[in-house]
This record gives sequence, C-alpha cells and structure tokens, in this order.
Amino acid sequence: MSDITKPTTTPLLVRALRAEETPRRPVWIMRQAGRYLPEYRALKEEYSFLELAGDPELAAEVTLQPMRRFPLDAAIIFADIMSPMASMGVDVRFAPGPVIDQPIRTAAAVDALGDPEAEEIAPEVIAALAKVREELPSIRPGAAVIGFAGAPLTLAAYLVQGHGKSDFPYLRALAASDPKAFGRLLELLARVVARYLRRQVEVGGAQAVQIFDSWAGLLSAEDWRNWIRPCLRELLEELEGIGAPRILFLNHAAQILDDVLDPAEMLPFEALAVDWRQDLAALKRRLPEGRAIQGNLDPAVLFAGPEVVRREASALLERVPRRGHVVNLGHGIMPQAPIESVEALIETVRAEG
Ligand code: 1CP
Repeated sequence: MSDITKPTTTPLLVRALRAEETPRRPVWIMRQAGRYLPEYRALKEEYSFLELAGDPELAAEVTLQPMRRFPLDAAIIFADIMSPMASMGVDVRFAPGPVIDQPIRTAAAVDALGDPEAEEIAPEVIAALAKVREELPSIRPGAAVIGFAGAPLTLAAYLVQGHGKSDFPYLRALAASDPKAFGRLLELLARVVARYLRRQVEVGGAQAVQIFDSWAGLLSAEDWRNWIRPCLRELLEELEGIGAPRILFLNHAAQILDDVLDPAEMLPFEALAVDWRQDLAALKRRLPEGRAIQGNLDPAVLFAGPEVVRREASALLERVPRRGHVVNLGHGIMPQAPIESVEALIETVRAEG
C-alpha cells in the first residue's frame, strides 16, 4: 500500500456514502471546478481544456480552486469522461464538448480499439489525483477526493456518435444493426473503466468514485435490462472491495428506475445519484437499508439567486432523511450560476448540523 492510500480519519462524505450516522450531510457539486468560477476562467484564457486536464499540476490546481473558495466536503478530480480514450487509440478533441473525428461505427472499428493495461490509462489523471490527495488536507481537512469515470453506455454514446447529441441516433442504430459489436464495445469499456477506477483509488488515492451515466436514459427499459445492466454489474463487481464507495449517477432515466430499484436485481453500488426530475425521498424509501442517495437540487435554481437557493435547499433537506444523503445538484453546475448561490447552498447544508 502506498503512503497515499494509508487510512486516515474517514471523511464525512465516505461515512454518508456508507449510510452511517453523521453530524451533518456532506455537500459537493457536480462540475464544481469550471466556468462559473472567475479563477477557472482566468486559467482558461491561457490554457485549453486539454492542456489543463493533461498536466497533473494544472489539473490539481483546477481541482483545488473550488476547495479554496468554498467549504465543500469533497474535491472531484479535474478530468473528463473521455480521458481514458487516448489509451484505447481514440483521438478526442474538445469543442467545447468531446469530438471524435473518426467515430466507432462498425464491428471492425470496435475490434480495432485498444484494451489498455491499468497503468496505460490516463496516467496524468492518476498523477493529478495523487497531488490533490496530498494537498487537500491543508486546504480542507476532512474533505474527500473523488475519482470518476464515464459509464460504458455514456462513453459508447460519444464514441459511436462522435460528439454530444441529444438521443445519439448512431449509437441506437449500431445497437440495432450489430448488437454483437455493440455488446463487445460495452464489455470492453466496462473492463477499461474498472481498471481505471481501481487505479484511481489504489495509486491516485481517490476515496470515493462516481460513475457518470449522463446518457443512461437513451435506451428502452428492455434494452437497459438486456445490455446495460449486465455490463454495469460487471463494472461495479470489479470494484468490489477497493475500499472506496461507488456512486452511480443515472441522469434523465426515469424509464429504467423501476428496474434499477428491483430488489432481486440490485446493482452493487453504495450510492445512487439522480437528476432533479426524480423525487429523492421516494427513491430513498425504495432502496435497501444501508444504501445512500445523492442529489438533487435543480442546477437552474442557482440562477434564481441565494434566497431561492436557501428555500429550495431547505425544502430538500426537510424532504430527504439525513442519514445516507449526500447533497449535490441534480446535474452539473452551469457557467451562469452566481457564486452567491453556491455559497447559499453550502451554508444551508452546513447549518443543519
Ligand atoms: O472549455 C471548457 O471549459 C471545457 C469544458 C469541460 C470541462 C470543464 C469539458 C468538456 N469537460 C470538463 C471537465 C469535466 N467533465 C469534469 C471535471 C470536474 C468537475 O466536475 O469539476 C467532469 C466530472 C466531467 C464529466 C463529463 N464530461 C460528463 C459527465 C457529467 C455530466 O455533466 O453529465 C460528460 C457528459 C462529459 C462530456 C463533456 N466534456 C466536455 C463537455 C462540455 C461535455 C458535455 C457536452 C457534450 O456532450 O458535448
């Protein structure tokens, strides 16, 4: 075990993700390092996204920017869901979202993808994590370092479509026209993501991991049960026993939630995160004892200013039982979010304890 992974006091976030009793709920914000912060915009004048994410020093600095400004309970590493793609032989550029000029649309293209060893996958992210883990205690004692990856379906969506697009028609076309190739793509991505997340924990020192399934709602419930659930299961099972709680974020995926919550088929995650469209309290009631939930204030509420944020955040705290609840937005914070709204959210959560 390297120094970095030596046990220290368990962070509040990790205790809440394990649904332990905590003095208050932890709070962090999806996309908390980003364009709503003037200090991030200043760095962006000088460096491109790829330059920032590709340099461990700069990526660690960007990760720590929100931690210096706000009393957040966790730092999420500054990287992208597409960071592992270079190690699979796929060139990705950012404009501003990921663009793949040669999308993966045939069985031959799927079979030509690389199957990298753990140490080959985004080593810059692992190095940045280790720096953050080292520096964070002097900035926010007790805060946790979160690693992350894209879920197989979400990664496949970008790889096959070539860029972000609502409904990703080329992905659905591949699933229908060549289900075997689609299945091989998902399985390969599940294996690579499992290796990558394990390394984030074991070498980078991540104390929790989040799997972003931002496009979890693309397929029918039946397709999700047949294709996606088995591959999420394989991925999550691979991470069993790594000593870092697993957060599964399912965005805009109402049609699959009955299956996700089916007790006979429950996936092995510690916490389930959902977008603002879902009733978090109702979800919590349907999860087995000992599982946590994360979310889910509407990111747009932040535009309405600190007063409205205080009211909406208080209402969320009142509706959702404290134990096993990690407060977050229902999706990433948007560039237009005023700093005062972020402060109001964090203050409201911290005032409860
Ligand atoms: O020019 C810029 O400022 C680049 C914008 C940007 C940033 C700041 C991109 C391109 N990625 C990131 C960083 C990033 N991406 C983080 C950083 C850490 C933090 O949260 O503070 C994280 C967690 C991600 C994850 C990510 N990337 C997701 C999953 C989360 C979500 O929002 O659903 C997704 C879907 C992406 C793809 C992506 N990368 C970038 C953009 C703008 C997008 C989405 C838009 C698209 O689909 O085109």
